[in-house]
Amino acid sequence: MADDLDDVTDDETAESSGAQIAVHWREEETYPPPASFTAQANASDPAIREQFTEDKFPDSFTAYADLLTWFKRWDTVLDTANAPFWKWFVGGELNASYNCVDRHLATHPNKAALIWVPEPEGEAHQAITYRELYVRVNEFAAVLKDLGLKAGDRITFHMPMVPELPVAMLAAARLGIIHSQVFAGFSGTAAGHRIADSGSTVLVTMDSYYRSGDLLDHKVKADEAVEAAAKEGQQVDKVLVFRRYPGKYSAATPMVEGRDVFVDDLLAAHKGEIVEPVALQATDPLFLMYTSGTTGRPKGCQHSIGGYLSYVAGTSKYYQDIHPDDTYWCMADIGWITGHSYIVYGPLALGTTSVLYEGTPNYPDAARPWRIATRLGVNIFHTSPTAIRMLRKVGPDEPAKYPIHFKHMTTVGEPIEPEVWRWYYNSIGKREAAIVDTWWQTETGGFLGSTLPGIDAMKPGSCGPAALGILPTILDEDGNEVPAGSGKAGNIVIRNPWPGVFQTIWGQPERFVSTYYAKYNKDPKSTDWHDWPYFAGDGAVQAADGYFRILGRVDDVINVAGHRLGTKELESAALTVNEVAEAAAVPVIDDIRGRVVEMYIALKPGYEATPEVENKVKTAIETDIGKIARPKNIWIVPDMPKTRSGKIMRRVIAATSNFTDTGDITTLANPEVVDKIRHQVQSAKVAKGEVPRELSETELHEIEHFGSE
Ligand code: 6R9
Repeated sequence: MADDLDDVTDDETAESSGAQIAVHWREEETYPPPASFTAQANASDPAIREQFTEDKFPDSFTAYADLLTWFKRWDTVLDTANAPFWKWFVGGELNASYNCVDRHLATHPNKAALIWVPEPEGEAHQAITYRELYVRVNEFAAVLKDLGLKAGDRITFHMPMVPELPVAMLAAARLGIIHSQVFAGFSGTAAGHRIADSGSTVLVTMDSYYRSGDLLDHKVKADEAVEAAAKEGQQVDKVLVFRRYPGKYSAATPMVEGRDVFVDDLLAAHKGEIVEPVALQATDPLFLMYTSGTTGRPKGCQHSIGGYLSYVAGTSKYYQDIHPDDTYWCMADIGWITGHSYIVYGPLALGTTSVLYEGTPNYPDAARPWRIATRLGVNIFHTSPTAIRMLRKVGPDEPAKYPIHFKHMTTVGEPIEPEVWRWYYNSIGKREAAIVDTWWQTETGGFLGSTLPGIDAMKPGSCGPAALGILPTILDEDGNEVPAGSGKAGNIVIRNPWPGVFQTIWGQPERFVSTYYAKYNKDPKSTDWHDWPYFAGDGAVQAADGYFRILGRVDDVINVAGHRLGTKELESAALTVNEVAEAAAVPVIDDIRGRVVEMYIALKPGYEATPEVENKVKTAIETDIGKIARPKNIWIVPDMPKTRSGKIMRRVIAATSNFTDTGDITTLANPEVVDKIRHQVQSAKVAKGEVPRELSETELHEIEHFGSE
């Protein structure tokens, strides 16, 4: 156990910068893409890279834009005049709904656009053809139009994984209404904050949905959301409620007279109505996707119509290798960016069949995904390391029992342990599939780092080289390049703009510049893109072969099961409990969810540490954020380790929770508290059997550098 306090590392760089550490990363063996895959791949000739070299930028990306149908072609590929607020395909006009729906009617109206699989196995799946999708999107667009919504207005969705969600997104996109889908697992309060931030007057929700065998009352969250939004001064006029079973209300929470309306009732008045897709500017916003950052206020990442749609279409083609006849299943939730880009917009822009599953992967057992894939003939499969770890734990031998044959598989959202990768490759992929480990972010719209599946060798634990046209590099804290193969880690940046990059943070343009561009910019007035490297907020190391290994966040964000949770959001939720004086959230390595949250609490004078206080903190977090954020443990400690300026040193408590070396604590104002906390927490964890396995170098790096102090 690495808990010897005297064993302080002598590597100064690790102590000072937090971004640079000399280590000898173990190299993994590589796996060539299967020849059968390459033979059919959309990208099979390495020469494709030559079309995307730096000297051809930015025109190279017109190859992606050309995958779309434009009402009017652009005049300028990239306008940098208002750097770093990049404008792609300026002067171009298009409509995302038209591109994902209408244009496929000429070639394959009766092919399934979506296949929806309800969680209860007794309920049949539903195939929605492109023609049927067209009808539904138009009818819902008519409903939205009738409510007076128009281009540029915002609308919030708090929808589960049902086909009504992509229908609603495409209906909004048809009119240019900016949609903001909030993950259904988030609490009503969290949805309310996002409604207020975006200034939405309409909330679209559903009465109920299935999750792990229970039909959840989801409508209750709409009431909480409207109330939370009102507290921030945002009035919601209408709540549109889809019914899980049309004609039958399946929630216990009553409808609110005058405000809440059943969508199936509204649709009845618009049967067969057609709403022409509005010709919108390429630079107009398509949607907002909220994500967490260093402050308590979530960031509404604003994505454009032309740039974003081009980028997800292009990357779906070359990295997901989507062909028109594929049956593609991404198990992510549409409430996250992965679902927007690689369940809805990318696959539908290419006219393929995209599978949508309502429930949890292991319900009613760990073979459910394989039954779905067998039944539907899925040949492209896309999921997260957390799902892979879980399926491996509860059903390692299940995939072999089913005749599943994936040509291609994806992993996304968090680093994948090489051992887990190998199970994915051998057991799920049966050594026949090309795997891509795609590194990217809510902000980036689409993939930034990945192998080209028909061309590049796979390397477990590394996302691979840069995606086509993307120019990443690793910089140290002073902006010096960290060379590939040096064995040094640093901050990964993207030197150039790309069409999928978000346009701004909704309502917070200064935060957009300061968080993502200020760090390495030397001339704030420059309109030359070379002066504005994009700071991704991830630590990374680049091997001599050019492959990147992503080490995780360098900011105060905890990646739980692939979902970003801001420590400040967690802490402010805990601080709403009256007894709590101070709170600090840290990540703990978890064998299934990658990371889980542990919360440290210091109480106000005069209060006792009791299970009631713990429960209050738990409830506060579930109410403010949602169950996904529920801490694994809450430790009520006598005091927090602090710097002399009074800042909580999160890396010290993170080390305590993970049984790793607490590192240098000489700069603490109260070093004596470290031992006390360690004894309290670690003996409780030993008693509960929660001693973690030995951490990998990647994991150690993250824990040692957690928090900015
Ligand atoms: C798409 C998505 C982004 C953060 C990102 C990084 C981590 C994502 C990864 C990965 C290692 C991968 N991340 N993909 N880490 N390997 N293949 O996940 O977006 O929810 O915004 O999270 O997730 O830390 O910065 P988002």
